[in-house]
Amino acid sequence: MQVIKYVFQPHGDDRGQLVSLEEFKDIPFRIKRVYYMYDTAPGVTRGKHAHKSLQQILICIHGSCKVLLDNGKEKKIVPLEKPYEGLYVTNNMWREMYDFSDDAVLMVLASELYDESDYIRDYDEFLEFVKNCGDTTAADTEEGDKK
Ligand code: T46
Repeated sequence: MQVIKYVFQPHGDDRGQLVSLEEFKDIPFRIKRVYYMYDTAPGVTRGKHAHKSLQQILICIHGSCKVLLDNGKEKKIVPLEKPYEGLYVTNNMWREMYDFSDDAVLMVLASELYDESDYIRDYDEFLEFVKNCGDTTAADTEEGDKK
């Protein structure tokens, strides 16, 4: 399984750092939604679902967390601990976010508006779904292969 982690360009000077993200330039899709989570309680695991078509970039802009990615065949754990790194999470990918530091702020850039019907929240249903759709993810397309 290919894990795609983007390293964004910080524009640093003696005042500090600034990261700018533009759709189709730094991010491989049109950004239709941004959300973020913070004050995550100790020991909590979030996510535990996949999306049928949503693509996202996860950026831990403060603190740290870990993300488990599972494509139904392979699992990988990706630490997120730098505000200039973004993890590309394609459709058809089970994800779990955990091990949040007290100060963690996890920001997500999403390719679609919120749509509960895009979620697969049952793991067995997810395995069946990826089996039937031939594991095709947006990352397999030319657009998702940019970096
Ligand atoms: C994902 C991971 C990384 C909204 O009303 N609008 C939104 O855009 C989102 C994302 C959530 N919500 C509501 C729905 C729930 O009542 O916020 C509540 C918490 O959402 P959820 O339990 O889905 O949060 P996570 O952290 O388990 O998952 C979220 C995203 O939902 C999901 O797409 O990939 O972050």
